[in-house]
Amino acid sequence: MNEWIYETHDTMKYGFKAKEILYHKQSLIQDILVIDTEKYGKILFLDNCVMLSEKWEFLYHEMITHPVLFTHPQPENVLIIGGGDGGTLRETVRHAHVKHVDMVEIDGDVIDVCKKFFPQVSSELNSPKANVVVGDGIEYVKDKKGIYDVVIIDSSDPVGPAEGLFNQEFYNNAWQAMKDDGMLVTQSESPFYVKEFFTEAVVQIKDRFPITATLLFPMPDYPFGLWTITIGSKKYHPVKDYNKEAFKKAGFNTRYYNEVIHGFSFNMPRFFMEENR
Ligand code: SPD
Repeated sequence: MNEWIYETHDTMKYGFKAKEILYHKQSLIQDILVIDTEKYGKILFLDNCVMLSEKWEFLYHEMITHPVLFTHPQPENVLIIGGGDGGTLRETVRHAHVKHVDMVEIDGDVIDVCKKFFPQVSSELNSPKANVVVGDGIEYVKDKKGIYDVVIIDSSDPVGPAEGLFNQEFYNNAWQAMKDDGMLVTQSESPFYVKEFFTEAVVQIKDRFPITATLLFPMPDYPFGLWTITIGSKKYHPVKDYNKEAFKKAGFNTRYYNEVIHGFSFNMPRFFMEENR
């Protein structure tokens, strides 16, 4: 068929040539689209924004999990908010320290669609370490106190269902849900496009957490091909307290993340950060 499918923004759009539309439905929460492409494999769109391609998803999922899970010395109890495709869970359960993961995804249809079309991404959704809940992560954290070592927010963009995952009320509740040495990590958008999303997420996390750090990594699926992840931490610094040996000992076969990438990813060029001091 070769139809162009675009992610469209105010002043730019980018697209993928679809060999086939595999799935397209409006769930109770959002528009879900799965296309197949020649070069990037299957691609998942939510509300017309690319979430992942089979080819590049490993970049995002490795970088939203391993930097924080290799910084925290004992990340046993983890909460993932969002992440219905399962990629973040897949990387999280690889950590031997991790004993239990609650994953709270607002849209059960995303889970079902990804189980069907993205088996290599969703492969650990039935992991014995995982408790997958279909529900609203914003509500879920409200009554949790001091139980998580790490909270990972694998959300879509801060509009629509994910908007409430980027404000001070949510970060306060997440703070309370974590132990005294807890760490939070969230996808924090593009440093180039809709820069306000990035700036706002970083500022809000800095307001709540004594230690914050942003990392930059390549993500060809998203606009302009570079993406950020921001960590807020109560105690451990993701660079100063990082122990390279933990990664080496884990014997992981990662495709992008390693102990050298960990260090240099946190070197954000000054012009990205200067508005966020
Ligand atoms: N602009 C898209 C940002 C989406 C980030 N989350 C992707 C979910 C992959 N698990």
